[in-house]
Amino acid sequence: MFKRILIANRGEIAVRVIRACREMGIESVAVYSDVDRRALHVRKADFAEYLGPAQASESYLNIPKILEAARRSGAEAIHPGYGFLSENAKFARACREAGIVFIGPAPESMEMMGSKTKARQNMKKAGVPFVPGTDTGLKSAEEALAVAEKIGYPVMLKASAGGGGKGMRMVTNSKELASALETTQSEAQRAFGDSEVYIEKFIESPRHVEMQIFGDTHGNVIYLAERECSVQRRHQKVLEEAPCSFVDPDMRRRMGEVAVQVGKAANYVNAGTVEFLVDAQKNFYFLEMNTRLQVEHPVTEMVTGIDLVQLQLRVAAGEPLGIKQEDIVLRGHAIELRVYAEDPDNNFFPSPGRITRLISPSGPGIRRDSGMYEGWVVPIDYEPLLPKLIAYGEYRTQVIIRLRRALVEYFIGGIKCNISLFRRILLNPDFQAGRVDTGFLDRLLKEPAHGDARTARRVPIVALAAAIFAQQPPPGTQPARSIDGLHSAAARGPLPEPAESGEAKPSGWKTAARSEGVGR
Ligand code: MV4
Repeated sequence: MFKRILIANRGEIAVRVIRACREMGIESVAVYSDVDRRALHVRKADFAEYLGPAQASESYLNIPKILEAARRSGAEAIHPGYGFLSENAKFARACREAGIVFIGPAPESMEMMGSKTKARQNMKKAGVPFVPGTDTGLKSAEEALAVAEKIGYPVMLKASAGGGGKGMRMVTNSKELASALETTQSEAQRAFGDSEVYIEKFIESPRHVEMQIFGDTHGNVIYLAERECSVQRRHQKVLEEAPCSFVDPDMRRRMGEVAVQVGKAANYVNAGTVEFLVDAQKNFYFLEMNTRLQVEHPVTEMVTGIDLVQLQLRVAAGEPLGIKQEDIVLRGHAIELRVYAEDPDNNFFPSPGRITRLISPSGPGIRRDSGMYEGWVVPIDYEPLLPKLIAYGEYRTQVIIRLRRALVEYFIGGIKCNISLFRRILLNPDFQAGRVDTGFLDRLLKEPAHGDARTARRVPIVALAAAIFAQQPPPGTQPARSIDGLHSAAARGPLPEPAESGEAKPSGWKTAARSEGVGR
């Protein structure tokens, strides 16, 4: 195993990796820019190396400076986190050439997934279902018209070099197609330096469901749980959950096996995510693959019990996964909220500044992955993700109640943040029923917001709470493990007889303790 690794990132994900290192007895090296001198990841790491000015090209995106910091600090491996250099094949290759282990997939795997048409060609060979359309760039408007005629309108034009919602355009009829193609091609040329555009059938109100996979250097690839990520705003995820209540055990297995096929076709090593569009009839289509650890990885950790970051480090050091597909058991439900320093009452405008007061939630079933602390100044220079608030529980309804309780406990003073948005989402009947698609959040934001924090507090949750006790685990999942010794009646089952061994019981002990009566 490595003795020392460098984390080429900042904020909560750098802190998350430092935590994994410390539990494994690995020394961590933080890197920082001018505005991050006082950042939490710098305080928490064993060592810290200065990179340069705030501008990412001078710091967190600067390959020579990061490799130099690794050399200076004696780090054997680099964890890239997410964003920044995490999906940069040039960086992975530069690490390889410098004799430093890149904690992630091989540059060849990244390159295969970087071009959407290349990915589609390879996935077609591997028998992976994807949205009907072309797997090569369109050569002419005539070709586009012929394909659109065959697959039917509306269609999507997408840039091969795009992804994450950039460089795409919906076209509803043949009259608009030629000019839309021209516009999409020239936009793609300007944005990505590559004008290649392909065509797909438009999927109406899809869900975004993604499958976590993991590969090792011994040829093993497994799938973990799927995540429901449909709650997005402008292609920015806001809330993620695992498992997805729309996915039944058979669909999970089929989706998982497709995801493993994708991984194997790409010789994939380390943590990866295969994204799918899912239509109302539960058809799923390969969309793209993310060749990194994702922001939302904690929900998968909660329902599988697997520390994905520790697994990343072990796999990068050459160890086999050591987990077989049949060992993966899903237990309970988890939801993550991405708390951003942005103003929901002012078009989600960034709200940097000093955190003057911070009172954070905790208690049963609550996890926070955070890079902030009271007195810290949120810089304007980077994406303003503050903490990720993650709740875990036996059932989805219980998790919703926990999050609502945690939001009541939360106080972040000095800056604006999007907590009020989460109150609205969690109270929404469609959300509570699991009826979400990629248009959900836009629809919600068009409705007038009613009530403030105080009324939100008073909304009775009795009906929701009652629903928990009637709930059974969804097919294919197990009830959650004990969370701080608390179980709801549904999971408790018949209580065992009190022990006869005559052990002294604490005063007030009447029957089997709540934490003993697990009916499993
Ligand atoms: C689509 C689609 C409908 N039909 N492709 C947006 C992000 C990019 N990775 C793919 N995206 C979409 N592709 C077809 N053929 C709808 C979207 C889409 C979307 C996808 C995932 C999550 C949120 C989304 C929001 C709007 C549109």
